[in-house]
Amino acid sequence: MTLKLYVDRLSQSCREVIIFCKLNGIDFEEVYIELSKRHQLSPEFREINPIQQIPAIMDGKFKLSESHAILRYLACAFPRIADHWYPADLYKRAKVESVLDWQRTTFPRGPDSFVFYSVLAPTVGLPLNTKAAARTEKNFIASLAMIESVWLQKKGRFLLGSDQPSIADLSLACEIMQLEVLDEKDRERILGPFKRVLKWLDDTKNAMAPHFKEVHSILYKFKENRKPVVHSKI
Ligand SMILES: N[C@@H](CCC(=O)N[C@@H](CS)C(=O)NCC(=O)O)C(=O)O
Repeated sequence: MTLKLYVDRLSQSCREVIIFCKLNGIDFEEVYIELSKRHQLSPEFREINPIQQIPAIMDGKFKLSESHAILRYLACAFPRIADHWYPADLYKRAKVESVLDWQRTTFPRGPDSFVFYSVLAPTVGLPLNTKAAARTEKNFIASLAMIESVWLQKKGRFLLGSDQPSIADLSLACEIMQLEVLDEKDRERILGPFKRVLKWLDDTKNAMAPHFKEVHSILYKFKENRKPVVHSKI
């Protein structure tokens, strides 16, 4: 039975799962759960994921949510996935886990909230919020500085000094790509000073060509079609 991915490509957590499958030749059916229409709250989807968030997967009768858990599962459940994605070596794997956990605790406090308050809130019927965006921008910048000072090393093009990408590179790159929905001047203000992050992002895009670019094309379409929106000062 084909693997089913319940996703909306506007979500960074969903894109990482789709790209992983495409890069590794895993056959899947993409089931569109449209966040802007609240499809994740439907009774049918509650049967798939009682937490009512995406991504979620169904592999045969096995259901799983949480993007990082899904990536780990896919890396172990499917044959012939190259070791660099999720290394078998205990120490290397533990380091990959360390980046994944850091990202999950750090990004909701800054980067994710910043993009949400600056651009995405209207897609779920909420106003933009300039004060909250300014607050969370500081955390975003601190996170980018942390990537440069801790996770990117002098040797190796990828995180943790690796020569090939892991699921941590994939997940973190998909998060940072959310910045593509911002106006160019805002994106440049935030990302521009972080030359090593930009270089790593380019290396990651190239290593994951053509799927990384294809799956992210939705962000550029979203940006083109964005309507003027109301700001809240709360
Ligand atoms: N930690 C979860 C986060 C899942 C999550 O927040 N998904 C968002 C889309 S990015 C969602 O489904 N939001 C809809 C909602 O919360 O109602 C993961 O990595 O999968």
